[in-house]
Amino acid sequence: MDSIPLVIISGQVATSLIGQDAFQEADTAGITTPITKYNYLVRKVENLPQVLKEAFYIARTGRPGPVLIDIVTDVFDARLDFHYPKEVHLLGYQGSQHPRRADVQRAAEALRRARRPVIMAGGGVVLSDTGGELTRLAEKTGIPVVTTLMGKGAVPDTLPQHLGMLGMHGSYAANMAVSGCDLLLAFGVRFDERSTAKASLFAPAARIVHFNVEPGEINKIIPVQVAVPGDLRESLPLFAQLAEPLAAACKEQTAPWREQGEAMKEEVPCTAHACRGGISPETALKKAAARAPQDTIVVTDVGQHQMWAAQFFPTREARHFITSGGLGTMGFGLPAALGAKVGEPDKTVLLITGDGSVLMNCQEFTTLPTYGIHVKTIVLKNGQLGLVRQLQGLFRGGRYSQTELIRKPSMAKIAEAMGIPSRSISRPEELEAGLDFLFGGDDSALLEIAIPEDERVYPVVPGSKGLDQMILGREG
Ligand SMILES: Cc1ncc(C[n+]2csc(CCOP(=O)(O)OP(=O)(O)O)c2C)c(N)n1
Repeated sequence: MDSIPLVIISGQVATSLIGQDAFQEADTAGITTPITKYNYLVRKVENLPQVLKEAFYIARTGRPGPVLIDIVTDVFDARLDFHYPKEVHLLGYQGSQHPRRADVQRAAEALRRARRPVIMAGGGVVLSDTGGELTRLAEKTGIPVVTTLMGKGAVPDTLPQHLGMLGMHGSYAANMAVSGCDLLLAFGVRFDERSTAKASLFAPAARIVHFNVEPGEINKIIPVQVAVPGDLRESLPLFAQLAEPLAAACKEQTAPWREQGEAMKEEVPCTAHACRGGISPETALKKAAARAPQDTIVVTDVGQHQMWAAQFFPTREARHFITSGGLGTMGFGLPAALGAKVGEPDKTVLLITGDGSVLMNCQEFTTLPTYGIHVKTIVLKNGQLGLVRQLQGLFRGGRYSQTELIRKPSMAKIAEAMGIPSRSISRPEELEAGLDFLFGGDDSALLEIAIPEDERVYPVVPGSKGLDQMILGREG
């Protein structure tokens, strides 16, 4: 769902045992069909080179995704002269498509008439490494930018006309801009319901232009006026080239609109609920952001902490905010953080997690010292499955059910036992020293920060409402 290119190799029982309910036999290819882009069962060693070549090709091209190769044990035991094929010919699979010039021209034409345009950037911009091109386009044309959760970092959060993340927990400025725009230029998004809120109320005044590598994503959820199927690495530079002669006029004509967006951002910033007493997650994350190196790679789990990280921790570069968006799988954070550190050993990797999520894969803390991988971790400990508790509080009359982590185990003690130097804090005056400890050296460290259990993520768009019908949570 997050379009992550991944090749997974799994082991299958011996060919002679398939179909016998043999020990640990499972129809892995069958089970994974709905959750992979493609999968294989390899029964003959001669097929292995071709399958490997195809798997990596399919995982990376078009809309990227996971490909699984299930291999029977006799193939693992067999021998062959390995010749890796140079080319792939797959009937019926098109890979990445070239955009049509006429489509891009229509997109540029739409720009000419716009007075209130907005750029919406999604995970496709990050995956195609076209964030730099998009940022230059935004700067030249002056068009305000919003991103989806998966698109965070596609354009630097620090760009003045960047209005933040849109969606269920998006910023007021981003949600209002999308609701009021007359042209929405959507790049590499799939209009997930967490981004659009109620689809029929999404961007009601806008002509919508949709750039996406996967033609099947276009007109799937949001009907659009201009469809630009094709690889963003080609369509975006071409669009920028065609928009170039219009850029100066666009910047001038859209100035009042841009200023209105920037003013909304100042006037109605995202804020945590701000319970009295205790450490506010907003303060904790803003201070952590000020302390962490600017090119820190932030990885999150799933919950309130994820949304606060998206709102309060600025991302300056693509691939520097790694999160589980489409499925929102708690437990993603720690394995993803250690993977990020292996991929970028010279950068600080900071995991921001909750006490519910981190429990789900905390055994991986042993992996960090085992392989000398250094990850910094902040656990925002509310003793709750906070995001679900928040929904129960706001929309289910405060009937809290199964959302309290009753034992409230100390992750600092668990991680310490696994070889990670750890500390717990609960009072605001301990925050600075706690962050000194966390960022003091290059090695792994964990800071568990107790926060009040009633802190909430705001804004929140209630289900079945439009983006402009946010609850702002300014009641105190
Ligand atoms: C594997 C999994 N189980 C359940 C959920 C549903 N869910 C979404 S957020 C959430 C609470 C997360 O709690 P925690 O990690 O402590 O973060 P918090 O919201 O308190 O910051 C739950 C249960 C999920 N997304 N993934």
